Amino acid sequence: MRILISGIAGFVGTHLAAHCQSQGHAVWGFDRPEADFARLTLLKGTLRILKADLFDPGSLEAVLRESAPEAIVHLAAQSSVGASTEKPVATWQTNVIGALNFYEAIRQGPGPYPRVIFIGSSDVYGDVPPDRQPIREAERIAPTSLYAASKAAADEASLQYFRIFGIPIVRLRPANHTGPGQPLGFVAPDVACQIAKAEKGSGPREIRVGDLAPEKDFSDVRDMVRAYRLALEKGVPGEVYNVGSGRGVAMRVVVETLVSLAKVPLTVRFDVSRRRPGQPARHVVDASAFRRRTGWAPEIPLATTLQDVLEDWRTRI
Ligand code: A2R
Repeated sequence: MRILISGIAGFVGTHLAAHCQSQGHAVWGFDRPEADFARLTLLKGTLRILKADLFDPGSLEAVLRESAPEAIVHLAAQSSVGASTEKPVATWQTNVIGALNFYEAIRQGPGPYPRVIFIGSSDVYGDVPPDRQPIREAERIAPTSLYAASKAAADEASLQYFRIFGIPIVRLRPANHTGPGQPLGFVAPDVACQIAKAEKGSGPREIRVGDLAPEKDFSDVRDMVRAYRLALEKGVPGEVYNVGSGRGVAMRVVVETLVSLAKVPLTVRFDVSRRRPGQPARHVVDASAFRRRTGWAPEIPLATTLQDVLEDWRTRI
């Protein structure tokens, strides 16, 4: 299949490109000109990378014309909850208007329409009471961040582009995912970076962390991109699927596992400035509908994922 990935230079895009190549697909991708394309150059095999911006309709039309995709995975987004609080308008422009601009370019193109996977977020459910977890797709949408609200809006718009224009869009709501290549601003890379610096002697032997009580549903990014590829092959257009492990892991376990892998003794200190107020105490999704449809199941144990995140930071520091 000819697959086009938007936001290909990002954390997930790089893994998805490698995975789709390994499955024998022809991979095309685009990102905006100022994105960091360095990690993509490490991939073996032929990748066709184009430069385009979600706010430049002409560039989107050119990408679609040149790549003539049979399938599209839409990853390009402002993906940080923290940045969405600092830049709400830019976040909504990218995540909502950017997605609409992309769908408009697809709509103007020649038929048949390519199949599209819209990557949303399980954050759209917000703070769900424990008796309604693991969270199912029928749960009400009640975001608690500007990021999640923007993903909820784009998710709804994606459904309308399927209903009204017949673009075969499958919506996914992935839970947390981490792995090598993830930038700072997320718990595993933040802790792994501090450990790598302490091991090098370029940082304190004290790890600063935020609130470690919340339980989250963590998957390895490499399992997640396999889910996205399966969604392309087997997802039903118009449907929405949660994707996640179905297991809650306290952030404390993530931190303790990483610290146990350190080559120097470390202490862990709570840093109030790293606390994210309003985080749900528990956030675990029910991905059984997706599993039934595609046969997907996560394969990589969390300990392996965290080991790989730490190794990644050891080479980066
Ligand atoms: O912000 P940059 O320069 O790093 O570029 C990001 C790109 N992007 C855009 N591409 C084209 N036109 C735009 N206006 C535009 N704005 C942003 O999307 C980046 O290369 C990519 C997103 O990658 P990350 O920020 O690394 O996100 P990640 O973790 O790969 O997440 C992929 C998807 C997102 O939709 C998340 O919201 C979802 O998975 O969880």
